[in-house]
Amino acid sequence: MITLYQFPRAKNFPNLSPFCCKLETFLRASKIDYKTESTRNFKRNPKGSIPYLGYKNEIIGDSTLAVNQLNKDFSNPLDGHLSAEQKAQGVAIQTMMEDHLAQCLSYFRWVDAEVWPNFRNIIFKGLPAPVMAIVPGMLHRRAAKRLKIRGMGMHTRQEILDFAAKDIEAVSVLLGSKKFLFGDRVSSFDCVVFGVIGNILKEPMASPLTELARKYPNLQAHTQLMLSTYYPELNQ
Ligand SMILES: N[C@@H](CCC(=O)N[C@@H](CS)C(=O)NCC(=O)O)C(=O)O
Repeated sequence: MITLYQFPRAKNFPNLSPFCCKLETFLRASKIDYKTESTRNFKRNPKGSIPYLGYKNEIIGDSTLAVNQLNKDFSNPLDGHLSAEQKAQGVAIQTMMEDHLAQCLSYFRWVDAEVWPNFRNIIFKGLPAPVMAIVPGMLHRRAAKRLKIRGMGMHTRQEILDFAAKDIEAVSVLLGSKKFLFGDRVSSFDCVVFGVIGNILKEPMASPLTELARKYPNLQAHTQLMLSTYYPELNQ
């Protein structure tokens, strides 16, 4: 049995991690049997991140590598109908979503002076005071450092917001009036968009990113469709 190691479920959304959400949605949409194990243990993954997949007695330590492997072993369950051009567009959308917009998301959640305190109070709610005094601050500093190393963290709040606005507008234009990115059938790239845009739309606290994404009814419809189709138990 395939095991998806991921963060615990969020309240009204599959996962606060876009990457966990993408991978679980891919598994569900592909009708591949799996079980989940909630974890916050990054160290079990040699790549030091979450999610990771327990597959054929090995760990696949990255959501995209996991999707690639599953595509190989399960005959490309979601993307077989795409043309070469659509696949290329999917790759470009994925890079924009996961390597750019997800960093903007990370900045607002973990670093921004206005949003971070509210995010912290929600996700660490109920932690014993001594842990609360140490862990959130440590993760806040680590996120800020990582974002600087990657480049995004060198920009101002407004610049990051402007980057995000362009990405969100671009994915809305590409989706257009279609149900899914490439028409009436879901693709693995819809799982990617759902992971990032869905997380932005369903933030548990106020965020300027959420305000940006709410301007696009087609993105809201896409998130709702993915939620109701693949996570009926979350009762959206
Ligand atoms: N490329 C990885 C990215 C996964 C990722 O960045 N996960 C975040 C949580 S959303 C993480 O584990 N970060 C490591 C850390 O915070 O130490 C994937 O697609 O699986």
